[in-house]
This record gives sequence, structure tokens and C-alpha cells, in this order.
Amino acid sequence: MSSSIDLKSKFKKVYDTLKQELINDPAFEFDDDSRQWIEKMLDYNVPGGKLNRGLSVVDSYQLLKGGELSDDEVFLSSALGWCIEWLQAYFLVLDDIMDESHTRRGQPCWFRLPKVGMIAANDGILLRNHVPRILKKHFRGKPYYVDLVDLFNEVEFQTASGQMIDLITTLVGEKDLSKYSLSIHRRIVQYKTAYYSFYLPVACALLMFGEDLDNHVEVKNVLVEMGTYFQVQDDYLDCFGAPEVIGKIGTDIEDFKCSWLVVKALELANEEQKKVLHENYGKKDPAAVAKVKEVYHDLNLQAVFENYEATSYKKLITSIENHPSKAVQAVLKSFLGKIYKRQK
Ligand code: GPP
Ligand code: MG
Ligand code: MG
Ligand code: MG
Repeated sequence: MSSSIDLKSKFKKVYDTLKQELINDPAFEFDDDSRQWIEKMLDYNVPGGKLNRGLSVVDSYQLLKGGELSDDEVFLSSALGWCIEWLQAYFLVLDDIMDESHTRRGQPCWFRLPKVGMIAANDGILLRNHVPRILKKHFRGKPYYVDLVDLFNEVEFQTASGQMIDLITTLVGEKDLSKYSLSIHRRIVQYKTAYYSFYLPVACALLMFGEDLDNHVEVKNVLVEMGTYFQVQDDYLDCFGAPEVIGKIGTDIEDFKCSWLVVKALELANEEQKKVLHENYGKKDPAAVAKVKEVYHDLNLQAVFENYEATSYKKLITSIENHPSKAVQAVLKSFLGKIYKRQK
């Protein structure tokens, strides 16, 4: 089998091909300015992440096939991986506007650049439109094309719906913070993160391998669980991660988010600590944010999280090992291995 370093460098080359195709798309009369804008916008927003989601399509396809991939298979599975990275770039450009974030992947959020501002909203729409352009160019003749397009549509709908409840739940929290619960949190993160980050890459590989997704409900369930665990890590790192490592400065406390941390804190706090949370959560004032973080530290949420992480990992491994196919087990274990105890 090809080594993962080998696949990663091949994967990265596919980005350049797709970018060139998009900036020469015959459906639009590009001039130099628009070409330059798109190229800069893509380079700034698409390839700078960990590429876990994108690479997982290639990895998963290789594990399903169980042998060396042809050049064509490497290209196609990489192109699908990049479609997910494009989708992610679209979500993040818009999410950073909505969350009023400052940095992403170690640089200012795209909309924070003085020459960009709200042009970023349209760039988000363009990034979103690039996905079906890539699919049409490279997959139109494939028997699984319709299922692929449908999959991306379904997952985008789930994500946007999850983002909606992430945003409107803060209105509930502003009225009464004690309404936040693990079940509300779970619903938000399942929709806003798990489907597109975990189910989508594996579903793409399964479709390309000729599988019918209706036969893989169990795989979907495990991946949604994994995605939930991943977003709990994201919530944890928002407060406890090092910004220079995670590449972003947390805003969940300021934004009144129904984060796993605040739900746990409310569960464990005494009356006095609850009062501090109610008075300071959701405020932009750095002194208020510091008081919330102090409660998190006093409640030793780091240890509570480590405990959650260990338990989730064990549960996931058990579910994975219950799966009848060794190849599918390998796909799921490889994905879990990429995120277990992640620092970024
Ligand atoms: C991550 O939440 C969720 C998304 C990126 C989905 C956005 C969906 C849209 C339809 C725009 P987050 O805000 O916790 O992520 P981060 O911490 O990376 O900002
Ligand atoms: Mg958000
Ligand atoms: Mg955000
Ligand atoms: Mg976050």
C-alpha cells in the first residue's frame, strides 16, 4: 500500500489542479482581477488546515479497496476529499463572521482583512458553489454521481440546521443560562459538526467504492458519535487550548455558546459558582471572561474532560469492534486515531 506521506503529497497536488480548473471555468468570463481574487481567496481559506477530512476520503477508499490505488483512483478520491475541504472553507469563512472570531489557522479570519470585509460573505457563497462545479467536472459520468450530489446536499442542510440551533440557542441561554443541557449540546454538535466532518468523508469513499449508503447505517452511527466527541474536544480547546497551537482564539464564552464546558460547569457548580457563571457568561468584557475561566479551573474541568475523553474512546472502540467487516473497522479506527487526544 502507498505510504500516507506519499498520498498526502499526491493529495496536495490535486488542489492545484482543481484551483486552476476553477479559475478557468468556461461558465464565467474571468478577467485578471477576478482570477487573482479567487486564487488569493482559495489559497487563504482552503488548504491551510489539518486536512483530516479530505485525506480521510483517500485513506478510507484505500482501506476499503485493500490494495494499491491507480492514479485515477488517487485523483478521484483526492478530488472528493478536496470537495469536503472546500465545503469546510465555506462554513468557516461564514462561521467566523457569525461568531465574531479573530483568528483561524494562525492568521486573521478572512473577513477581518481590511480589503475583504463583507466581500467574505460572497466568497463563502462562491466556495460553496465550487463544490458542485468540481463534482460535475469529474464525476458526472459516474454511476454514483446522483448519490454524491444528494449526499453533499443532505449534509450541507444538516450542517446549516445545526449552525442555526447553535446560534438561536444563545437566545435561550441569555434568558436563562440554566436551560443549557447535555442533550441540547448533543443535538447542536451532531448537526453542525459530526455529519460533515465524519460521516461525509467515509460516505464519499463508500459511494466511490460502489456501496449503497442505506446498507451502512451502523457506520454512520459510529461516525456521528465520533464527531460528537470531536466537537467536545473543540469546545474544550476553545478555552483550554493554546491559541498558537489551535490557530484560533476562543470566543465561546463571549458568544454565550452552549459549549460542553458551560454545561458541565453548571452541572458541577455550587450556588456561589453558579452565580458567577450567570453574571459573567456571554459578556465581551475580558474581566468577565476571566471570572468564567476561573470557575472552570476551580471545578477542574480539565480532569472532567480527560475522563470524558477516555470513556468516549473506549465506547467508540467497542462499537467499532462490533462491526462485521475488518476493512470498515480499519477505516473507523484510522479516523479515530487521527483525533484521539488531539491538541489542535
Ligand atoms: C463549528 O463550530 C461548526 C461549523 C464550522 C459549521 C458552520 C456551518 C455553517 C453553515 C456556517 P465552531 O464555531 O465551534 O467552530 P470553530 O471553533 O472552529 O469556530
Ligand atoms: Mg460557530
Ligand atoms: Mg466558530
Ligand atoms: Mg469552537
